[in-house]
Order: sequence, then structure tokens, then C-alpha cells
Amino acid sequence: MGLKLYGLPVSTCTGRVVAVIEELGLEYELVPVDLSAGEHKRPAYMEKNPFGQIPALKDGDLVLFESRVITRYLVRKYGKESGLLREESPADGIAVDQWIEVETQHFNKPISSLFYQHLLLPLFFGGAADEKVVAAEVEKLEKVLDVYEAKLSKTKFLAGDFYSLADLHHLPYGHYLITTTPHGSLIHSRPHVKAWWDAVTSRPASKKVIAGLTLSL
Ligand code: GS8
Repeated sequence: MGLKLYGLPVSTCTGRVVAVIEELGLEYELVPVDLSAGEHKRPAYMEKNPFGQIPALKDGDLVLFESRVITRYLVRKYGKESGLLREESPADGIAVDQWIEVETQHFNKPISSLFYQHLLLPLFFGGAADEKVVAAEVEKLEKVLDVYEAKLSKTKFLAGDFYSLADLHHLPYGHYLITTTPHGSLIHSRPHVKAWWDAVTSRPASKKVIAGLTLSL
């Protein structure tokens, strides 16, 4: 039985999973979930993700939710040799875990908030960005990216000189920051962050994901 990914190509969290599927060259079926019709809050879907959010993954009898857990599952089950987790080396493996956690705890919150303020709010809720919120989130993201700049001046990628899930997890929101908000310079003005970003986005798998991240005003 093949992989079934429930989600949408424009969705950041779905994109995170598609990036791994493409890196590993896996076959899968993308099953669209109609958010505008509220399909994600109906029992049939909430059996797959009890929080009523996309994505969810079905692999035979196993059903998973949380994009960053799904990515790890796919690498452990189908792509250990990809080096995306490096679990064969405790030092490399824990460095990947650490930077996966950094993305989740430090990068995701301000960047998803900026994405909401500049794109989702005007696009779906008819609102305008709250400049106070924007300024506060930009300040937070600047501090986070200063840490990235220092780390990336020492290693090519976040966990070391190898591409891993820690880098990959940044792809969807990083792309939308550049294409849908006025804050792309947060990435482009930091030379090591920019070089890292160019390396992340130039991968064939990343390009396939980016082709689906088409939300715009
Ligand atoms: C977040 C899922 C999420 O926010 C994950 O899988 O990483 N921590 C989870 N999904 C959003 C779309 S993100 O592109 C979603 O489903 N939003 C609709 C809703 O919350 O009602």
C-alpha cells in the first residue's frame, strides 16, 4: 500500500513533508483536504489528525500527524542512507535534533506570525497587518537569524557540513517570507544565511515544493 498524504501543496506544513518525500524519491498520493469547506474539522478527517489540521500521513495501517514527526518517520523507515537524520553518528544525530528543535521553538513562531499578518489575514480574513505585532515579530526573527548567521559562518548547514531535516524544515516558511512579506532582507542581508538559503532552495526536491507554494495577494 502506498503513502497517502492528506494536505495541500500551498500549505507550509504539507510542504515540509513533500520536501522529504521528494528528497527520498518516494511514490505517494496527495489527497487534497478542502479547508474552505471545513473538511479538516469533520470526523472522517479528524480520525487522522485529532487537532483538525493538515497534514496527515497514512502508510498502510499507520496514521501520523505533525509534519516534523512525519518527516522523521519517513527518513527512519525509507531513507536512513539519505543522511537527513545521521542517526548512525550520535554527535551528528543530536546536532540534527537540536537544530530541528531550534526551528520549532525559535524560527517557526515569528515567521508564521509574519506570514499570517502579511498574507493570511488580508487574503482570507479581510484584515490588515498590525504594525506593532509585525515590528515585534521582526525583532524576534532578527535575533534568531543572528544566531543562524554565527552558526552558518562555521558550518555550511545548520547541523554541520551536511544537509539534514533541520535545514529542510525551514523551506516553506522561509520561501513565503521572501515571496509574500516585505521582510526577505532578513535572510538576504546576512551573507551566511543567504548562502545557506541558496543551497537549501536550489535542491531539486526543494524546487518541486516551492512550485506548490503559490499563495499570494
Ligand atoms: C501544524 C499544522 C498546521 O498548522 C504540523 O503539522 O506541523 N504543528 C502542525 N496546519 C495548518 C496549515 S499549515 O500550512 C492548518 O491545518 N490550519 C487550519 C486550521 O488550523 O484550522
